[in-house]
This record gives sequence, C-alpha cells and structure tokens, in this order.
Amino acid sequence: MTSECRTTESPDAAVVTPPRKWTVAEAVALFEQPFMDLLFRAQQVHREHFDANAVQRSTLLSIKTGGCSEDCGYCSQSARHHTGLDREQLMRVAEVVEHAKAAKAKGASRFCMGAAWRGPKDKDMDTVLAMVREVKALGLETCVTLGMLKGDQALQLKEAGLDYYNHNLDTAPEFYGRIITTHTLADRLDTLEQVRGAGINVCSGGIVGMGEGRAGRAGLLAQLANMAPPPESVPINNLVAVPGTPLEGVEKIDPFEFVRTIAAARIMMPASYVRLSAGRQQMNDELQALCFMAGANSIFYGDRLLTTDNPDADRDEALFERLGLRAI
Ligand code: SAM
Ligand code: DTB
Ligand code: SF4
Repeated sequence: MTSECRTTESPDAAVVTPPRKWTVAEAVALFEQPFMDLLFRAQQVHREHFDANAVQRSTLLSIKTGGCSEDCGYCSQSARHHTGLDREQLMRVAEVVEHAKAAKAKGASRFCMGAAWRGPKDKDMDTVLAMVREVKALGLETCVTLGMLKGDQALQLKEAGLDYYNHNLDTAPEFYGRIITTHTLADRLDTLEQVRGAGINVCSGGIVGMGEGRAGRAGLLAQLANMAPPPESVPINNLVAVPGTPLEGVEKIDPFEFVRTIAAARIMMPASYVRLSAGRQQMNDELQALCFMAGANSIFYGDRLLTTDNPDADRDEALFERLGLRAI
C-alpha cells in the first residue's frame, strides 16, 4: 500500500480514504525485504508516478559560509567545530546571479542557495529576497536553505518568487538529540509549517550514515512520509565525514543499505522527488545507477555542494549518457 489517496467502490459514490500513515515498524519491514524484492517494488512504484529515465538537476551555491552558531554534529560550518573552513560574509547579489547563469548554461533547472545560519536576520532578508527575484527572472526554479524562519519571512520569500524551501529533519526523533542540541526537531517542524503555510514547496529529507541504525533511518522516513502532504522533494544525504566534526570517524554505511534507504523513501513517498544528495562524489557510477534504479530521480549538479566536492558536470553527463538518463 502506498501513501496515495485511495478510492474504494461503494454502491452510492466513490469514497476517498486519506493517505496512510507509516509506523516505524512497517518502514523497518520494508528495509528487511530481500534486496531484489525491495528494488523491484521501488522501481514499480517509481514507474507508476514518474518517467524512470528522467532525473531533475539542482545546482547549489553557498551564499554565506561558515561561522554558524549551531552545533550540528555533521556540519563543516558550525563555529563550534575546528574544520579549518574559511568564513565568508553574505555574497553580493550580482555574484550570485553570475553563478546562477552559469548553472543554467550547464543545464540545471533549479538553483539552491544555502546559508550557514541558525536562521536569517531581518537585516539580511532584503539581500536574500533580491537574490530570489533575480534568479527567478533568469527562468530558473528557486530554492533557499536559510535555517529556521520567523515572523513573515516565509511570506516574504514566497512574494519574491521562491519555489522551494529546503529544511531537513536530518534524522529520527530518537536520535536527533545525539546530533544537534542547539535547536530541536520541533523547531524544524515549525519552520516547515510556516513554509507550507506560505504556499512554498517543501524540500525536506535527512542524512544517513551517522550511526543511526536501520530503525533510525526508518524513523526518519516515516516522519517525512507522514507529513500531510509529504515534502515535494526529499534529499537523502550520505554523510560526508568532514575532518574536525564530531562525526568524522563514524563508521560508513554499507552501500546496499544506502540503496535500501532510497528504495524505502521511494515506496513511502511515491509522488515525491527523491534526491540522491551529499556523498555522490564518494560513490562509483554503479552505486549511483542502483540508486536511480531504486527510485532516486534528482541530484545536485555541479562540482561543489556547499563546502565539499560533488562530481563535476562532465562526470555526470557521461553517467547520464551511459545510462540513457534524460535531465529535466
Ligand atoms: N543552515 C541551514 C540548515 O541547517 O537548515 C541550511 C544549510 S545546512 C548545511 C543544509 C543541510 O545539509 C543539513 O540539514 C544537512 O542535512 C546537510 N548536510 C550538512 N552537512 C552535511 C554533511 N557533512 N554530510 C551530509 N549532509 C550534510
Ligand atoms: C541537502 O539536503 N543537502 C545539501 C542541501 N540540502 C543544502 C547540502 C549538502 C551539504 C554537504 C556538505 C557540504 O558541502 O558542506
Ligand atoms: Fe548551521 Fe545548518 Fe550547519 Fe547546522 S547544518 S551548523 S544550522 S549551517
């Protein structure tokens, strides 16, 4: 069963039942299927909702780098970790527009601007709003990830032409406090509600490979899938273990378990774009192909994520060519 609305026949009229809710145990049961059965089901669900040979491409740009007040254990940009990252002020609008033009010329359909903030200060909003307006005017879809929103910031972003807001749940509720202590999962959910309320598409996912275990991965996906409606876009990040962060030495996730996570996300959120996100640079082409097979249909495109490397456009073009994938 999927989280779609189902119509059941009745003598009088069709009765529409609400989308199903996933328990963590049901999500774990998906992960525990034989690998081939899980992939087959995920591929079936994928084909019911999407062109299985089309992949959406978003390009990322860090518009404000490092020096963040938060203590997220995975993050190179926290001022509390010693990662050797150079801090950079909020970028000028003209520079952002140059990056966006280059991303468009390379074939990206969406441009995502990320800031290392707990949340945007009101004094920074005018600059960010100008970035959104100008990137939108280039004919690109716009996305920002700025941390927690307050007041009417979500509405201001919507008015400027924002299409997507990225704000990840990051991990399962039970594991959250082991990774982040300076804000709560409830804070994150509150921002997502504001984003939804403003009529902006939601991009929300998480990170795996932080030592969360299978129940942790299942718990993250259940929480995302049970949002009403689920996020339009679901980034699944494989931890990039950055030296100097508390998670630098954590054991890597088994690649097949990563593919299972993608497959479970596809089955649990059949109509969402599932983005194969951070960690692609460390994956070979065969593993990425398995992720696409499991239902991933979006990537970050361009040689940089926020502070770490991503495959360059030539490598991705070659992979798409070899697999017969079409960029959208
Ligand atoms: N400060 C904002 C926030 O936290 O929402 C926006 C930027 S933050 C870097 C965006 C997301 O990137 C995080 O929520 C996390 O899921 C992901 N991320 C950050 N560092 C990562 C890493 N080393 N490996 C994998 N994903 C990472
Ligand atoms: C998301 O889920 N992944 C992107 C984007 N949203 C902003 C960020 C990945 C960051 C990886 C580590 C870095 O480059 O700093
Ligand atoms: Fe700051 Fe975002 Fe990094 Fe957390 S993930 S430390 S909020 S930039």
